[in-house]
Amino acid sequence: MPCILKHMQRKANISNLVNYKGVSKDLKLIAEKVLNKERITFDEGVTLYQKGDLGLLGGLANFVREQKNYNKVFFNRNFHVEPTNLCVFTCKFCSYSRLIKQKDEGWVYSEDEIIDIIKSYEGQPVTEVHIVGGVLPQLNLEFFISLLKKIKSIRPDLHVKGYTAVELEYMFRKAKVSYSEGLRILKESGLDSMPGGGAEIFDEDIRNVICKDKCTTDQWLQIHEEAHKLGIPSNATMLYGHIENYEHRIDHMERLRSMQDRTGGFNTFIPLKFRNQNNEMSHIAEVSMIEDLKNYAISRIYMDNFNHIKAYWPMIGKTTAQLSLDFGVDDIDGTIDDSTKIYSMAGAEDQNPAMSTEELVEMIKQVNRTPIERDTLYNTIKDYSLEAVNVN
Ligand code: V47
Ligand code: SF4
Repeated sequence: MPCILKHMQRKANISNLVNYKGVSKDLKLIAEKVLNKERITFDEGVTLYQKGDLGLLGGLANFVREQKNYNKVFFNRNFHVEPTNLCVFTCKFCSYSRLIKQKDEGWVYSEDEIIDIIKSYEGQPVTEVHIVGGVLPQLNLEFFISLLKKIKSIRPDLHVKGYTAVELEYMFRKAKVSYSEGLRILKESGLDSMPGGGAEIFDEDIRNVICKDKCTTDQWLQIHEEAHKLGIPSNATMLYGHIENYEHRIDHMERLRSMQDRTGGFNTFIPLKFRNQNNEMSHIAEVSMIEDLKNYAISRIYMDNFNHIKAYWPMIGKTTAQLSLDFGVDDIDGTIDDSTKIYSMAGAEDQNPAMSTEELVEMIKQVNRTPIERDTLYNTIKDYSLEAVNVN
């Protein structure tokens, strides 16, 4: 069926959902706005959380998703390097970091050890290294400048996505450089983009309870805005499903959406489900899969100026990741290496979060979507729909 006809049919199907007599008047108005490609307000976002049922939210989110990304599902070939699991900060939800006093259980890689990890991927078609870890005084600006230069000298083709705003704020403060100066130096040394971690929840009262000693909301936002001004794109995350409420989630998204209007520098939005194992918030029950899907859908609808919504499959498991593709998600990250311990320690679904490209492609094809291998900036590397289907 030609694309335009498919589109009209889908719109008609959602209109049926909207006109179902059980749908309240306020939801109908919101749905009509979404179908007319109008931006929804803060209060309308909260209403979607409070009243939207999964069928309607999924239909609307899928409409937005297919407007932006058709049937495509993106993934990339990347690996993670975690220079240390020791951290000076004390985030209550973190299952991963060991305080300096527990250093027997921790590691700190030297530059040579990190370079050995990078070299172990020689000849492999990975396009990105994601560098993120705990925060330590010795892993300072000088250390990372030297590391970036060495990485680029041995793998100039490798995109370095590195350092959360939390790591950068600490590093720049200790080095007594401004955000703009520090970022400029890191960019010159080889930093290509930044991951979205450390955002958690921007509401200051909630942040004060769950991660009071690390970079503030304003600092996180300023660092990303400076990065965008310097041509360093970044991602944004939201840690949800703990002590925050729906208003806090929309407030978080609102702050990101308004920065994106100014800079256009965010590549993707990544909702991260709070997992409750081995941390100081273990008494908080995890939210259900239904809540995860609602959250993806509302993120897709609300973040109208973000091109991509990513589901981080090691955290939610393969089945929820597949389902999320009908709720606004168009990216499932990458064929990450099993050295990512942060999630398995927090109780992630997949205790060994490695998946081959073939498995990822198969997982996407199973739900009738089109797998697209991308680079970090969403340029297509390979369209797997053009490949013969594996019938096994
Ligand atoms: O900021 C820590 C989260 C984040 C837990 O940009 C937890 O492509 C759930 O941001 N339950 C760091 N989440 C990881 C991150 C990330 C991951 C994948 C891709 C990208 C990207 C970024 O991990 C932290 C925090 O929000 N986190 N502990 C936990 N118990
Ligand atoms: Fe440190 Fe990051 Fe864990 Fe917070 S979430 S304690 S900043 S490693």
